[in-house]
Amino acid sequence: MDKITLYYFNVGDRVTNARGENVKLLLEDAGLNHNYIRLPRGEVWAAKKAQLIDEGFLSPTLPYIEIGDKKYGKAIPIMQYISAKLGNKYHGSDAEEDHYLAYVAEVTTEWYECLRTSFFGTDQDKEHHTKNITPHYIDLFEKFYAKHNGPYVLGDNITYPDFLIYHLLDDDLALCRLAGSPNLQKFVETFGNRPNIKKYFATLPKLSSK
Ligand SMILES: N[C@@H](CCC(=O)N[C@@H](CS)C(=O)NCC(=O)O)C(=O)O
Repeated sequence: MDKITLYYFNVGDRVTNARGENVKLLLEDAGLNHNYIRLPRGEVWAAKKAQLIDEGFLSPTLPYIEIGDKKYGKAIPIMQYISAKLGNKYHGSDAEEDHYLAYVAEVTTEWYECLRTSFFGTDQDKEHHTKNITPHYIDLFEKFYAKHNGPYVLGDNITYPDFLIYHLLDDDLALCRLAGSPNLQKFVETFGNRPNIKKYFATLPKLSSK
């Protein structure tokens, strides 16, 4: 594939926070040549967004990627597109599996939206999230990973929802609080030992714990 440029904001105090990292992880794992450009919020993004709309890129949001003169938007569709360009490297092997993966990806979106609400919410929202929402999703994804005996959500092969789930476990709980979730632990360990992911993680500032 031609060189890819990924665009996203900086969110909070960690370079890996939020949606852009889902795409970044997949690009790293696939070993694809790419640049990662962080756009400032406020006027710079507003001007860029207006320009993108003028150019015919409707409903532009971050993350998006650029390949040559083409732009591709929205985190999950970007990941699906890259997988498709790589011969369905991160897809299932038939329509049944692909529906299942899209279903799992949708559940990650539901979790992400809760996390986003709490991130921008009051202390009460944050407390509700930590006490109720996070344990609910840990429990749920522990079951998803048990279903096909892991280590990945579909079994032996990594697929695009694995990147979404790994990143949620990192964004929401900094990969902590998994003591009672052996399947998630096995997944996190296996994911972190993928050669390109391991190399990438070594370049990151040390993770803060929650
Ligand atoms: N469904 C989209 C949502 C993208 C989204 O809302 N991105 C936010 C940043 S996390 C954004 O671009 N906000 C600025 C804007 O909407 O103009 C995705 O997953 O990529």
